[in-house]
Amino acid sequence: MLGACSHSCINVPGSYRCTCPPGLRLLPNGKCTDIDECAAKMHNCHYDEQCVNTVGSFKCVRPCQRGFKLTGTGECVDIDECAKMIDRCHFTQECRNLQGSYRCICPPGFRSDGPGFPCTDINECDIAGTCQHNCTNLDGGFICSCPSGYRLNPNKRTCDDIDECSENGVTCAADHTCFNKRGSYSCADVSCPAGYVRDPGTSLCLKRCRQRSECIPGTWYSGSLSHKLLALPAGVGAGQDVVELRVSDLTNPGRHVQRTFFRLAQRSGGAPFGVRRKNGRGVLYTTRPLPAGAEYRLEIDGFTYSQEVRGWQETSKFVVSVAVSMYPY
Ligand SMILES: [Ca+2]
Ligand SMILES: [Ca+2]
Ligand SMILES: [Ca+2]
Repeated sequence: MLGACSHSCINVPGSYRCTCPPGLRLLPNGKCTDIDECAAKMHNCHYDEQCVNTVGSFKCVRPCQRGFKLTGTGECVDIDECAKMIDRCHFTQECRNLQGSYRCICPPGFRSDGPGFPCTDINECDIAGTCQHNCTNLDGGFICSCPSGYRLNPNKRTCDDIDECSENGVTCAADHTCFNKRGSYSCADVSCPAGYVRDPGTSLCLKRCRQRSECIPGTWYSGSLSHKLLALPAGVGAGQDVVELRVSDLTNPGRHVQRTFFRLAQRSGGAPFGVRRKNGRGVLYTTRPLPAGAEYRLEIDGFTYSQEVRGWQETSKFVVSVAVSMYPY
């Protein structure tokens, strides 16, 4: 029997005495209670250690690093500054707890100037390449816009040409076709000049021969004329190939003849173009950078010499309409 003692009891003649284990102290009622060695300065912890009281003893622990707090069991745990509302985040900032610290976060489109400061708008328009054309800064965002004739790409940043010909169902007069240009469109004259007849199959203009000796053997024509429409962005430099010219074998559809020589027949307003042969085909190339917004109409003659009939040649004309955009897209 312990009697009134909480821990141990020693029988003495005519009475008893309560005792306590080390670290506990006897109260007048016979109960043992823990001695708080830390509060009573009865510990021998080093000056840079922290005293943690335990039941019956005490521990010396290293103090926690900044942002951590010591638990009753002597462990360091993170202080959740956000939950304890001891953060210094501004009301426009959101507190995000981190191990050992916290961060003040701003909504998307805003920049954090650190704890305590209001979030400031990011001016995305000051950042090169945000928008391909025009940029409008907004509080917490931005809006890109495009010149007329273009629409904003679903990426919300770049501009796409509107193809008025296919989207708006543009109808052009007879012998004209809708020419979709970058940023605009027009109805381009694709009529067959005098002496030519349109071939309904290929839509090429075929040159009626004046005498049988001119004709491609077995046909009524001596050559062809085709129209090409070329929409270029601004910024095409010198020495760039812009279009390939192929001469169809008129008596063998689907084949291209190889023995053709090309010559720029007519150029409007000193058009900066040249033509050369490449793998038996003609290539139209730039001789100078193309100015933004420029338009050209070029005529190129192709001469195909017959391998069978000496001295006989077939002429293929190409009428190339070039439209350069005001913008590099
Ligand atoms: Ca924290
Ligand atoms: Ca902004
Ligand atoms: Ca267009």
